[in-house]
Amino acid sequence: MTRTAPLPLEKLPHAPGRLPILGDLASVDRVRPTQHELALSRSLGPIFGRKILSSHVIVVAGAALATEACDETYWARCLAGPGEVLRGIVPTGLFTAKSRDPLWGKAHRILSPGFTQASMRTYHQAMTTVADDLEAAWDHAPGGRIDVHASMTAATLEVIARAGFGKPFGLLGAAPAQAVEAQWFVDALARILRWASDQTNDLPVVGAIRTRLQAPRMRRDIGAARAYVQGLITERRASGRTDAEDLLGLMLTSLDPETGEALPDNNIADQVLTFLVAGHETTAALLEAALYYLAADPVLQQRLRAGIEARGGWGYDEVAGMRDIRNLLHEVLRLHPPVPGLFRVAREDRVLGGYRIPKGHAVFLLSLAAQRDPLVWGEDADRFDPDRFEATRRRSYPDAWFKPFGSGPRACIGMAFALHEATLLLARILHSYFLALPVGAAARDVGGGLRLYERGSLRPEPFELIARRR
Ligand code: MNH
Repeated sequence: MTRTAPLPLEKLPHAPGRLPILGDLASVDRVRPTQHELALSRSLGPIFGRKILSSHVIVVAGAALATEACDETYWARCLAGPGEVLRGIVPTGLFTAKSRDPLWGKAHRILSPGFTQASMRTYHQAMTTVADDLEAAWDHAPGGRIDVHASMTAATLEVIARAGFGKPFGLLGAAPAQAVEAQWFVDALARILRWASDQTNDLPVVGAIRTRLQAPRMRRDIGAARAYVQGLITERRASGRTDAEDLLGLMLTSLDPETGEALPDNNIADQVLTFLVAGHETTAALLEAALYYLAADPVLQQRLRAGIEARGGWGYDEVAGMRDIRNLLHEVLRLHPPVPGLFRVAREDRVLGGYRIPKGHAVFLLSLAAQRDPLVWGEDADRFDPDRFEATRRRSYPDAWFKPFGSGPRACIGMAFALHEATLLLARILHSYFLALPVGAAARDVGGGLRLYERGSLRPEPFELIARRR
């Protein structure tokens, strides 16, 4: 086998129209950046470069190279983009803390017992109450018209608030008095996230000015959001509850097995904010996309309903065994990963795809492209086909790179939580309603399909569906 010498990064393929100094600024899509990169990958190949002013990003779009860059021996997880902005706001949360920060290990060890199967059994009860309230809300929707974005935002926040912190937010209309404060908090969170994401996608000069203009408002929002979360912690302490039945209970009562220390209060506040943000936006995106495919396909709905009825119950085990729904969720996560890519940094000088990557240089694994690699999934890689995840067929894709929840020690701690929640909510919806897209929308979407916007995460644009009780 002949080996050619590795090429320097300047030789990476790039988009046409690259300019001196400005770089690829002309081909930046500030509204749908990762979807644009997916499109670019089709002509530029499995690894290419994006250069904007002084920032160079190496985009990895092929499954084989993505697998290589997930080898923890040579590569580590790092934060960049909107995640890095969030680090300024929630510096020591599980998601934002550096791996070498002792608080990351401490929080990870204290919180891990909160994500075991035994814990999921406990959360199942709280999740079920959210499904009940969601149905009540849908039953009252005029004409059965459901604002899917609003509904899934409320449901997923409600799940993390009730299952994680024992605190009903009342966002689904069950407790309107409580909801005022919680709704304000939720709106502030949304403004903060938009601000974080705008900063990273903005044009350099205009963006810096806008960021500065918005800064005082953001400082107020961030301060108030932290105060709200601190209030949750104080309220729980005052309640006299001393159990570790949920995430907040674990953080307030348990000691790190390694150091024997408890988590400091300001870190608990960071974790509560982290769970509220990380736990809802991504799961809502998953549910919305799944509902879109279901509403567009009555035959698929019917097939899944048969599977749900065959399980014959709504306990933890029955729901955990709803394989068809899991397969559907996985196929949605493959095509529309709510976290569209992962940043990885080289621990030492590496060669990737024939290019020399210096130690300390980051690459962006574009899950959105790597999970659609035709070399893995075939020529119809872009086609929605939940049966790909049926056990025997899944084994026929041995070289698949499928990591919608990330990779290595910094992978998503909430994966089982998200999948159980999404399975339960979807199953309950399918069991109780016939779903359809409004007539106009269905016509508009023929051939067009789902449209997604990007705000750090990749999420369906708001749409309506019609839910008719069975
Ligand atoms: Mn989640 C990290 C995707 C649901 C809490 N999550 C990650 C990462 C991905 C991810 C990808 C790793 C990012 C990176 O490497 O930079 N998460 C998802 C998706 C869903 C999801 C696609 C739903 C679908 N996540 C949830 C839920 C929770 C949660 C639900 C909480 C209950 N996620 C986290 C936390 C981290 C994380 C906390 C950071 C873990 C760490 O770095 O230690």
